[in-house]
Amino acid sequence: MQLYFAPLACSLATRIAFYEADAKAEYIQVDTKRKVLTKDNADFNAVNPLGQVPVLRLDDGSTLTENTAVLQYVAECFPQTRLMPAGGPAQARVRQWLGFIGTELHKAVYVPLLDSKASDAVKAYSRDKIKLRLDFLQSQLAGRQYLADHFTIADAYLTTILNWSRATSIDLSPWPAVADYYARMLKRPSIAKAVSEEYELYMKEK
Ligand SMILES: N[C@@H](CCC(=O)N[C@@H](CS)C(=O)NCC(=O)O)C(=O)O
Repeated sequence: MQLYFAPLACSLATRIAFYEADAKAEYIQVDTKRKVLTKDNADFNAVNPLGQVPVLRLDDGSTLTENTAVLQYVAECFPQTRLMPAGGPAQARVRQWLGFIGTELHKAVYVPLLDSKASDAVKAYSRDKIKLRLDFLQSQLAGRQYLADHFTIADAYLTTILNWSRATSIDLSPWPAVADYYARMLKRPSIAKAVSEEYELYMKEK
């Protein structure tokens, strides 16, 4: 499989999932501002007309987009990793978290704060949403190591999004269970490796 990614973007979650599975994948870097592949300036819109990462190219040559679909596909390819519970309420709970992270955190809060084109009013609208959402995360993470009973794709995605807190000046310290969780996740070998590799690429790109 090939993963089209941008350094430290939401596609990082899929790299983490691959590292958790100890799976081979090809990583193709994308400049999402210029909509080109970094290695040869090929048109990225030809890969994904939305111009967004992640894109997963499957072994049959087709492409899969949308982070939550990509993550679930990777988890299903490597069931031994238990990155997604096999079924029932445990699986539904991980899906609930993927929905929450994707819509309530990634898109509603972090993306507008990261977007240099977002107006001050838009940023204020997003900042207003932080407290309720992080209060909820705090209540759910207190006394727990992971979002579910063990590490899942939801943790890979949440860590990827929390990793943008410094860039968006979101101080996690008022939510100690969230701050502790994030610090703990950064030490997990798959995440430490993925973050340090992509940080290097990110700095190079800058
Ligand atoms: N709905 C998409 C959103 C993905 C997304 O926002 N990707 C960002 C990077 S984190 C991106 O490629 N942004 C460039 C753009 O939107 O032009 C998903 O969930 O996968």
